[in-house]
Amino acid sequence: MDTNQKTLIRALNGETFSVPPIWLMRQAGRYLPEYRETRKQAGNFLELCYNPDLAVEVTLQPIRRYDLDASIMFSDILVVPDALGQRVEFREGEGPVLEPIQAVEALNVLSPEGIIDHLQPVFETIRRLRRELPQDKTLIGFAGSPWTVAIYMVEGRGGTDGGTARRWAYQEPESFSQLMDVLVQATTEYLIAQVDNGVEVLQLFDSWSGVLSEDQFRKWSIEPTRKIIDGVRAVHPHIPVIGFPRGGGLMAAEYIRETGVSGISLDANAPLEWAKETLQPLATLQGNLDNQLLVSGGAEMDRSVRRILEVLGTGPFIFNLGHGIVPSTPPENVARVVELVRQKS
Ligand code: 1CP
Repeated sequence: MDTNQKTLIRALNGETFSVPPIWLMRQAGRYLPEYRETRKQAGNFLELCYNPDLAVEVTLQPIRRYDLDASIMFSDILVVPDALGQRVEFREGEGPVLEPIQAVEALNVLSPEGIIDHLQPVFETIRRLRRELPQDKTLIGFAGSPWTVAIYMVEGRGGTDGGTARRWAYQEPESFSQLMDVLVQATTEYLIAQVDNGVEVLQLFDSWSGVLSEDQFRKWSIEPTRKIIDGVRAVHPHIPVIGFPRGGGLMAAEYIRETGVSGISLDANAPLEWAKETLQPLATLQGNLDNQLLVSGGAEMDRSVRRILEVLGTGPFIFNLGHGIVPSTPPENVARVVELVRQKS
């Protein structure tokens, strides 16, 4: 099927559907027993990301189970710091651990060719997915936005409020800018290569943009995102891009206008009526079921799915969660949500 005929792409180009397209952030992952099986074979998590056989397998797992419209290539946002020469490790039960940096000089930054070379296994995964995915499915590529990636690089781990990164950005904006510029350049090249190899949509995860104050949000979330999108579109002018400025709240409208995203992914906190009135005229909306409702399920989950469809489904819309699926999610609740969105019950 031609990319432009796929429902998810048409939704991102502004079309409204009575049955909207659906995919789910972290649709591949630990909540699936078959993922846990494959994960065991891989050894450490980065090896899973860099093993095309296994990465293709886990990308396809949710597609075999559920009637989803899109597949998101299996990788992680932290392959970029890894490609930039920072030590990145994933520890069981602890999440990512990096050797924190305090200056851009700490990175042994490779040339753009070197970075792309390091990430070749990801591009191989993409090429194979284009062959193996059912032809009506859309293939989504992604990267972290520079601010979110920088938080992990500076703090050295997840689960922080980004305090060290925020202080660096206030105290030495010049040197912090250098780090952000390196990330903008690497991320732009990385996303261009993803599209060259076959992804049809890009999503930029700014999972920690919500800790930024108003002017810092402009400087470190909106600006770098705009530069990346401009850079990618200079090569691939029509590529649809979804932005996910999680926790960005009232900054969302400015984020859409200034970055040029085609769609915006809403977290569970976004008021639906406000999003419909303020944001939907500017971009396609994606979201925003609470990922913990997907764990608890039942009538409350059904009610919430129906309300999201009712309010946001009258305009350009993609059904998704407010944040990624968590490991304790019962797989049958995912099946139920897909059934509800498909209006099969
Ligand atoms: O052992 C394991 O299996 C590790 C769990 C895991 C998985 C399944 C990690 C470690 N990453 C991933 C895959 C992943 N990460 C995908 C592809 C899967 C899919 O969507 O189907 C994607 C898109 C990501 C993106 C990602 N990684 C983000 C942005 C989205 C978000 O959730 O906010 C972030 C912040 C990360 C960092 C990361 N990687 C892994 C973990 C546990 C974390 C979060 C750590 C923290 O809490 O800060």
